[in-house]
Parts: sequence; C-alpha cells; structure tokens
Amino acid sequence: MPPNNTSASAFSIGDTVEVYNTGSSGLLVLDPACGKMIGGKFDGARGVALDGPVYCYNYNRWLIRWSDGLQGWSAENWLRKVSSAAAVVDNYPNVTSFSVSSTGIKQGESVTISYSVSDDVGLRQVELWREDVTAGITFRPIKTVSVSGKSYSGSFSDTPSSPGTYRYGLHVVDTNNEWNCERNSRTGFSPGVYGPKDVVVGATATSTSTPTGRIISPSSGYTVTSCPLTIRADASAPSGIAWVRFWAQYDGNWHEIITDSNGSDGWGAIWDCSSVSDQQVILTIWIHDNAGNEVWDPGGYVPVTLKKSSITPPPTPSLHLHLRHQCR
Ligand SMILES: [Ca+2]
Ligand SMILES: [Ca+2]
Repeated sequence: MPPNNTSASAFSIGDTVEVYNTGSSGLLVLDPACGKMIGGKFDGARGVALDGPVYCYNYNRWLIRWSDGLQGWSAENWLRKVSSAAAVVDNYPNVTSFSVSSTGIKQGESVTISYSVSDDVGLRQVELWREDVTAGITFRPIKTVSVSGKSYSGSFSDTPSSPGTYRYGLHVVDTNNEWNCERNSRTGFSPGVYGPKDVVVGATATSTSTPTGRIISPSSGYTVTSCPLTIRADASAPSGIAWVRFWAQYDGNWHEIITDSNGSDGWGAIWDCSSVSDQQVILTIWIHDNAGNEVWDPGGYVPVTLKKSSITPPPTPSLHLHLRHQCR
C-alpha cells in the first residue's frame, strides 16, 4: 500500500476550497475516491470539503461538493482553502414578550395570551402551556402554532371550561429543535422573565339579566327618630334571588346589618340602631341571584338621618368591635 502523504494542515471538512494551478488541464473528479472519473473542475471552481482525505492513485483525495452540485473526490495538491468552516452558531430562541388580556374572567369567557418570540437562525413553533392549578393538572402544551422567520408576534385564545385558577406559559422552538420559555430560563432569564401568568376564572359568566332591586323603605332623606329601624327592599332576577345583604355606613365605615336569604316573608332587615350615635347614615343593599350574579347598590344609596336624641338619652359609646368592616 502506498504511503499516505496527507498534509494535515491543508484544510479540513467544512472548509470551502477552490481549484488552482492546474493550468488548462483541470482537476479530475472521481467517485468513489479510488473509482472512476465522473467530471472535472478548472482553476477557480469552488466547493465544500465533505470528507477525506483518502489516499488513492498517488494523491490525498477529498470529497468535494462543488458549487454546481457535482460531488466527488479530487486530489488535494490542486486545492487550496478559501475559507474555513463557519463555526455553527445556533443559539436558543427567546420569548421577548408575554401577556394576558385579563387576570380574571368569568366561566365561558376567553382570555387572549399575546407573545413575541425571536431566534438567531429560525423559528419553528410556539406552544401555549397551561397549568390547571385548581384542578391539580401540571403544565403541559395545550395549543401549538407553526411559525417561521427570526421574529414573530401572535396570540392564543383560551376558554377554560371550569372555574378555577389557570397558569399560562409559553414555549418557543427553533429550527434546531431547541426551546425556551416565557421565563427565558435557558438563556439566564435574559432578555426577561415574562411569566407565567395566572388567570382566575369565576364560577359563572355574567348574565345579561342581572338582578334588580332597591330599598323601598325607608325613603331617601327619612329621619329616624327611634330604633330599631325596619328596612325593606325589592329584589328580582330571572334565576331567583339567593340573598339580599343590607349595609349601613356610619362612623366612617360600612357595616353589614344582615343578610336575608329567605324571601318568603319579603326582603328586609331590622336594624338595631340604638347604639349608633346620631348622624347621617347611608343605607344600601347587595343582591345575589341564583345564577351567581351579584349587583351592588342597585337602587342607589338611601341617606337617612338618625335623630334619636330628642326622645332618647344619649347612647353609651360603643366600640363596635364585633361588627364586620367591609372595605369597599
Ligand atoms: Ca436558534
Ligand atoms: Ca326575609
């Protein structure tokens, strides 16, 4: 077997090479390396080294894919390197923005999840991931869209079927099947941590026919001269009324008087106002129907004036610590 005269420094696989110094005779292209001539290339022809060297017929030969598509083996003595194999750089893709249209929706409503993604080489797909927190179902892709190019912006729409908390995330996949997520965890959380995002789905979609009602007694501007005060309200809804809650604002706070959940005797409250000092008081109601709809102050505030002093001794100051304070 002839000696192998490979010159290790000539060039290497992936390099672009060109034919030189053949004069007018050109360079043979063989296939296989020690096989038959399948073509020829003249000075200046370029190709990429795919394999080699293989020593045959007195020369080290390299498999070259020529710019015209011809592929075969040629002697390295008439090949010189034009450029080195480019370092293959294909970075992880990134999520560059991620947002949800609402963090609270009603059952049956949709949430829109918007995003932007980018990659240095090319994008392949975007996946919407969701964790059903309340149901205890872990993160998994629920929707996938094919994308291309180096950057893309789009959105998903999702309509969770059950009430509960849903956590949304995003995966972006590039043409090299590398991925990243809305936290950009594979690129050191750069360019940013954009999620995940929680969306709470309420029990029932808001009906177009919400409850209606109002306080019918006392009337606005009434002067309360004795306690207790009887308050009566009207309330109605297509699904029926679940309860009516009566509120009074005095001493700078809202105080729940009572929640009436029995409509068979009407909707009302008997408010023992005897421990409340004389002042302007505002009365209102909340109505909650059997479909889960709730309306606050449907008939507006009803201001009344406590003026018991003329007929009763001043009440003993009271701390009201037992009363529930509701921040509204
Ligand atoms: Ca990439
Ligand atoms: Ca009642």
